[in-house]
Formats: sequence, structure tokens, C-alpha cells
Amino acid sequence: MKNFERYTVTTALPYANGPIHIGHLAGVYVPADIYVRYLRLKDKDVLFIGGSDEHGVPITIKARKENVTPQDIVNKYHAIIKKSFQDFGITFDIYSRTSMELHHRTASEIFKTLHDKGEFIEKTTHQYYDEEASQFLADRYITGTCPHCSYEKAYGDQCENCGTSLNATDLINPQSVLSGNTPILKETKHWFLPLDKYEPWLKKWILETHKEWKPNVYGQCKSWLTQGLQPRAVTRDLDWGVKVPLDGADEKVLYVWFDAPIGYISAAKHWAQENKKDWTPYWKDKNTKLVHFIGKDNIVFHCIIFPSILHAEGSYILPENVPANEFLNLENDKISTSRNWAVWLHEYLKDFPDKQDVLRYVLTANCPETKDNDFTWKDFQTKNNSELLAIFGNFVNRTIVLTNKYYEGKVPAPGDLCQLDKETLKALEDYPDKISLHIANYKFREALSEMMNLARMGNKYLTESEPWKIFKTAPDKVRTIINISLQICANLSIVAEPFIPFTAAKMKRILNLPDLNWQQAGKPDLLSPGQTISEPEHLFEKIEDAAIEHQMAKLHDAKSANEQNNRVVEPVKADISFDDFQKVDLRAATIIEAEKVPKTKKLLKLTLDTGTGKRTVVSGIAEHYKPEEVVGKSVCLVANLAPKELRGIKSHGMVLMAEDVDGKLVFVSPAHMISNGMTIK
Ligand code: B3M
Ligand code: ZN
Repeated sequence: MKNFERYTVTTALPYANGPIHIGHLAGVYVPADIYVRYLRLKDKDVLFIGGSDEHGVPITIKARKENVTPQDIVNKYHAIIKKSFQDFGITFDIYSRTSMELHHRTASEIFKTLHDKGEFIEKTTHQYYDEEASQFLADRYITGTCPHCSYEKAYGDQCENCGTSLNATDLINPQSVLSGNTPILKETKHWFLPLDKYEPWLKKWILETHKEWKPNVYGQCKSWLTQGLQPRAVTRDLDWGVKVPLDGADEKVLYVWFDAPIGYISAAKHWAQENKKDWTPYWKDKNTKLVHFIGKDNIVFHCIIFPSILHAEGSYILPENVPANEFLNLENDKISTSRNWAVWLHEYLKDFPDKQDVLRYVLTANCPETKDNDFTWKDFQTKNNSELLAIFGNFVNRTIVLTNKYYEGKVPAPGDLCQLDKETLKALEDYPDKISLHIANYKFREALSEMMNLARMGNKYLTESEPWKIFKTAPDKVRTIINISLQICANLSIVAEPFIPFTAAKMKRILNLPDLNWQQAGKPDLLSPGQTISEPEHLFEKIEDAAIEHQMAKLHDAKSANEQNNRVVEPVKADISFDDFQKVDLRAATIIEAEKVPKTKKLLKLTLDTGTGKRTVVSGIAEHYKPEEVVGKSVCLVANLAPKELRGIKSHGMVLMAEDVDGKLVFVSPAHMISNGMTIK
């Protein structure tokens, strides 16, 4: 493998339409930061890039809802996200943003270059257009009835009820979100990136020359490439984004996934401007290793589409690796912003101030590297209490305390080494390479566990040597033990730095160590005899059950508050007269038989005793009740609803139901059993 000296490391640009949570940190930013801190310790030249993705339809929708401009939305969240990253010690060289003019210029230039080279295919298609709002409608701006499940609020790209991907033109009764009107189909021209044309090149580049990519990444690429690629539209009819730099395309912008990855290049330019540096080697020199850290849902864009753009452009380097991670779940459930099932970074720090490293440690230990993984508060507590505190913190603390107690804070000189001392120093020497190898292969969990093994070794060494028992009888021996323990602490302050940088900095301060690099790790003489160290300070503290219970309660409260807020309370309908109301004949009745209507998901066929005879009513409650659960229920029946045939069954009447917060249907029944057939008025 080629040994690179210069690196460009990028992290997915989060959409600036909400704060970030632990899932983002675990999947992308902590692994990338570990990698970058490690490279810097090895004295490599690294440019570490982050930034906000500030375009795309969801941002415009959020702005409309809140009655502000898209720029207002991204300004707000860009600041929040940027601060969270700073707080957690993610050491970006630049945290840029795609609404900058510099980015717009960079993205348009690349589009223009491809256009002038004749790379794009121009196609005229028909798209929904809202005549009242005079604009074309993005898929999310159209709702209608799903052709698969009849759900009435499906979006133009997907039905959220049955999960099917849709084309806007598949919807029955399409409606514009902007005006509520039925949109018309209107001609529009777009530019397509001919991915099919790049397919042979992509196959060779990925499938043959990048077999070392992580199996999840390589596998996904392979499946895309074997299914065959189609041209992809890279422009949109929208007024928020990078304007298409062509005559006659005034109302069009670049597709967000065309401009966003170019944001990595713009960010390098932004960094160069601010630091009076040259950005070009980081993007154009073949001796630079480009690495993209992303989540699994972004693989196709970073491995197939963006490289195709760069390849077609011709002057940029391509990624050497794209270490994408899977997803992190929270308490065995998918993290979801819309359901408010998440741990938000800015909130974590309010509850656990100065405990960034604990979260970094736990998220790395649970990093979803090969499969989805789970974060639980219980595990967070255990990892803090029995690993960080009981092993790492305990070892460092005991060593510092003993040095201060026995030698007034001066590093003692070692004497003759026994077998255990020699073995310990040999193992110490081997650790940095073990950790290196894992980091270089993007195996951050294993790297972390080796780092912890070094602390574990130190802890065990100290416990087994028992210097406190032989201090009087074997002072030379005790000097050796404390010296070796101190050297292990000094080593830990180097190799732990990528993972728990706040703690490593504290250790360096306590040990009075200068900045050390990775090449020095493994050495038995990082601290010289006679050198003074400072007083002990606690590196970690116990996390009590109450703190964890508080987090669990907070999680569940936030979720149910969110459900309450999302409850749709329909506006009260226009007034009706008492006579109008009297037209509805409501009766008490009892369900005496129930069965599922074959081949439907929602329908139950109910037989009711109405006091004067039997009635058949088809009711859409099958997803909420099994037939046997409803038999015997007293219900309220709309007795004079005109009969209707449903799935070949004549339904006469309707059973009244109400919907609870979770969307479950509940029966509206008389409070006591009353005789069937009695009127309800
Ligand atoms: N903003 C999607 C996401 O946050 C997108 C990433 C862009 S990376 C260039 O998942
Ligand atoms: Zn559907």
C-alpha cells in the first residue's frame, strides 16, 4: 500500500435544518476525528473538512412552515451544529457552508466545465406545475392518494404509509402543497449526468482497484454497478440552491446532491483563503490521499456519482477510500428526528458538562462499523464506571497519587528490572503499532479496545506489584514500579489522544509532558527521573443510577410530548342546525360476530345486534383490533347511513370510533350497557 504524506479527509455535510445527535457523531464525525488526530500525531499533512449542506427541498419546506426564509433556517442550524462539533473536540480545519458565494461559484464552474465538454444529456420531461404559485413542484410539494395502499397523504416521491417509492405522476388526485390546487403537467428541460457512460470506468475503478474498501461499501457499489446505472438529472426547478449557470435556466438550480460534495472542494478553498494557503495540492496532487467519512445512506453519492463528476471534470483526485458506517440505534429503536427519539449533542452537554470524552468513548466502542449498533444509557453508565473510571482513571490516579506521596511528585529513577517489568515494557512497546494498524484500516472499535488494554495492563501491573506493601522493605523495587507506571501513563496520553482528547490533554498537564508524537509512543523513557509532576486530578467520575434514570425519562417524555404536538386536531366544521343533526340516527348496538374481509388489511366485517334485527357493517378497524377482540362490544351505530357495497359486501351503517394520540382507533361506547336499539341523542 502506498504511504501517503498528505491527506484530505472529509465528513458528510449535515443538512442545516436541525441540530445533530449521537447517531451523526458515532457514524461519521468521531471516527473521522480519531483518524485525523492520529495522522496529525504521525506528523502527516492533513486537511480536515466539514461544513453544512444548506440546499435541498426539506430546508425550503421547513422555512415555509416557520414562515421564514431558507437562509434564516440554515443560519440558525449552521451555528448550532458548528458549536456542537467544537464542543465535542472535532478538530476541523474548516467548517464551511454551501450557501457561501465561494461555493456557488465553485459548483457552477464544475457544472459549466462538464456542460462545455458535452458531458450532460439534455432532456425535456413533463413535471407537475402549480399555476397559481407559478412554479414547478418538487416531489415533496405534491401529495395525493397512494396507488398501492390508498393512503391519501402520500408524497410525490414516497408513500409514508406503505413505504413504496413513487413518481409524482403515480399519485391519484395529486395536489400542490403550495395552493391546494391540482397541478398541471408542464414541459421542462433538465441536464442529466450519463452514469451509464461512466459505468465501465466505475466498474474497473471500484470493483478491480478498490477491493480493499469495507465490505459494506464495496458490496453496495457492486450491487449498483451490476444492476446497471441510468442517467441522473442534476438540475431541478427550484428557487433555492446554486443557479444553473446557463442561459434560459434562470429558474433552475443544481440538484443538491450535485453541489453538496463539491462543497468539500469549496471548503478547502475557504480554508486556503482564511489561512493564506494553497488548496490545490489537497485536491489535485496525486500524492494526496482523499478519504470520505459518511453514513451508509450516502454511499452511492460518494462512491459513484461524485467520483463520476470528478472523473468527467478531469483535474481532481478521486477518493482512496470511503469508510462508510452503518447506523446507530438508540435503546433498540431507530433514531428518529421526527419522533424525537434521539440524544441531541447540545442537550447531552447540558446534563453531562465536561463529559465529552465519555460520549466519544462509548460511541467509538459501539461504532456501527460493520452492522447497525445500539446505544443504551445503561451501557453508557457501565462503560464509564467499569472501564473509563475503574480501569483507565484508576490506574492513572493511583500512579500520580503514589508518585506524590512517596517522591514528592518527582519521577523516581528505575532500578533493576524483574521478569514482570521486562514483559510489561515489551508489551508497552508493541501497543502503538497494534493501535495504528487498526486505525489505518478504519477499525476504530478495535483500536479503542487496544488502547484500553494498555490501561488495563498498567492497572494490573500496579495491582500485582503492590508497591504499597513493599515501600519500606524494597525501596528500589518500588521506584522501578512507579517509574514504569508513570511511563505507561505518559504513553497513554499519546495513544489515547485520538479517542479521548480532553482526558489526554489533562494527563499531559498533570504529567508536565510536552507535545509528543506517535513515533515516541512505546518508549520507556518519556518521563525523565527527577522531573516533577503535578497533583492528582480526577479524570473520570462515577455516573450514578439516578442520572441514567433521568436520561431515560427525558427520552420518553420528549417522545410523548412530540406525539402530543403532532396530534392533528381538525378544525371544527361549519355550524349545522339542530334539525340537521336530528337527521343522523344514532343507536346503541352490540357486535355479535366479526371476521376479516379477505385480501384487505384494514377491513372487518361486523354483524351487529340492533335490537330489531341483525345488521352487517364493514369497518376499517382491522389494523387495530382482531375479530375476537370486538365481539361483545357495545357500540354507537350510525343506523341510517345509506348502504354501500365494500369488497362485495353490503355495509349498512357505521360504527363510531375515535382516534387516540398514537393513532389507535377506540370505540365510542355507551358508559353502561344499554339495550340495543336505544337512540343516542
Ligand atoms: N447532507 C445528507 C445527509 O446529511 C447530506 C450529505 C451531504 S455530503 C456531501 O445524510
Ligand atoms: Zn401507500
